[in-house]
Amino acid sequence: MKSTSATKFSVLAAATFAAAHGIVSDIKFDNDWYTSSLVYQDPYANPVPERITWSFFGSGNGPVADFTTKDIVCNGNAKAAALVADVKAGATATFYWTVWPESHKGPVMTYLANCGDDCRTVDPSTLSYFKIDHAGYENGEWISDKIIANNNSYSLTIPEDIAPGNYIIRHELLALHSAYDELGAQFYPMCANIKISGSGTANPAGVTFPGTYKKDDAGILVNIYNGLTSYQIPGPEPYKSGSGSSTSDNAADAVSSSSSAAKTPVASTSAVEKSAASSTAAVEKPAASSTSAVEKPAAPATSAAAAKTTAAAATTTAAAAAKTDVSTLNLSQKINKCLDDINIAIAKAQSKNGGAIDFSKIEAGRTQCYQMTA
Ligand SMILES: *[C@@H]1O[C@H](CO)[C@@H](O)[C@H](O)[C@H]1NC(C)=O
Ligand SMILES: *[C@@H]1O[C@H](CO)[C@@H](O)[C@H](O)[C@H]1NC(C)=O
Ligand SMILES: [Cu+2]
Repeated sequence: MKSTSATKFSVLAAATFAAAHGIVSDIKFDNDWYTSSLVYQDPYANPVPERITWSFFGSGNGPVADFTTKDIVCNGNAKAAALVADVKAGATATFYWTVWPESHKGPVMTYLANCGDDCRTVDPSTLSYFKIDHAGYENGEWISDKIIANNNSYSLTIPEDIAPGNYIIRHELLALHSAYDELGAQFYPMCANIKISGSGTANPAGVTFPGTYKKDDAGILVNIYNGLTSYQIPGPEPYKSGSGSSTSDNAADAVSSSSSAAKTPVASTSAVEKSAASSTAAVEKPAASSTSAVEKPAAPATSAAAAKTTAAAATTTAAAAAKTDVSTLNLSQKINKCLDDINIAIAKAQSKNGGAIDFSKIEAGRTQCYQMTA
């Protein structure tokens, strides 16, 4: 980016801005709190804490590099969670994100997938996911802004009539600030193991990940800066309790595993080895010096010209400011832009290299973003 050569680095600034992108840090099911897998803390703890959420330590807090790959299921290089949360059908689930950038406008989506006997030993890309909740753009307001205003949290209801059993709950935010470009949509998924209790019988039909989100879906390849009046949330409509769907090949598993409810999370010795994403190849271009990503305007050229004429007004949000000269951005906006440029570079590199990414280099690039001082 333009300002890189003049950038000074400081360790202090890194501490201040290290949370510019968010992860889910806590989940509450009714009144039960669970700490989520903490990507910047858990790997350095001894022993590494066991969680109900699948970890994605190599992937940082950025978006999934390519949402058409297995990384879309439970985030990049996800490893099985050791614990399981007991959850009543009909419970309220609240997901607490550490922080969410105001520029990252988009929907929130949550799915369930029946795992059969044990979510800790499944390959989550083989499961069938039914959506239980989503929210996007209503009355001119993005749900992402409401989430920020609501303590960076989002609540939803586990459908009352879901059959008891072991499920992965898959929750995600989608940021659309770069979605005008193919693979520019930024998904931030996470998964947790839950054991649902209750007397329901519904086993709704689901969809698969990867596969459900296509590069050219209306809600995925979309320019949100161009007078958007409505927005189509990606994926299926959410299952609503009482709509009576009970067709699933997991029905037998769900019933057979429903009798052994535990009161506390259950530790597991087995781990699912997911081979897909452990890679050695580097991103084609070092992430922190991704100049080509910056050269591309943050919106198609036609609206960029319009933005120039209203440069003063355009600084009201980081996203709008990105359309104007980088020199008009303040420090936190520059850091956010630096992170987004890396994300775009990752997506481009991955679509060229067939999925191989060196995440240690990505993290080094992100660290440099956080260390910008002016
Ligand atoms: C806000 O979220 C944090 C977790 O990120 C939680 O500890 C705190 O209790 C929440 N505050 C309220 C008022 O819900
Ligand atoms: C940077 O600018 C944005 C948009 O005007 C503003 O919301 C934010 O508070 C500013 N941050 C700092 C650190 O000045
Ligand atoms: Cu971002």
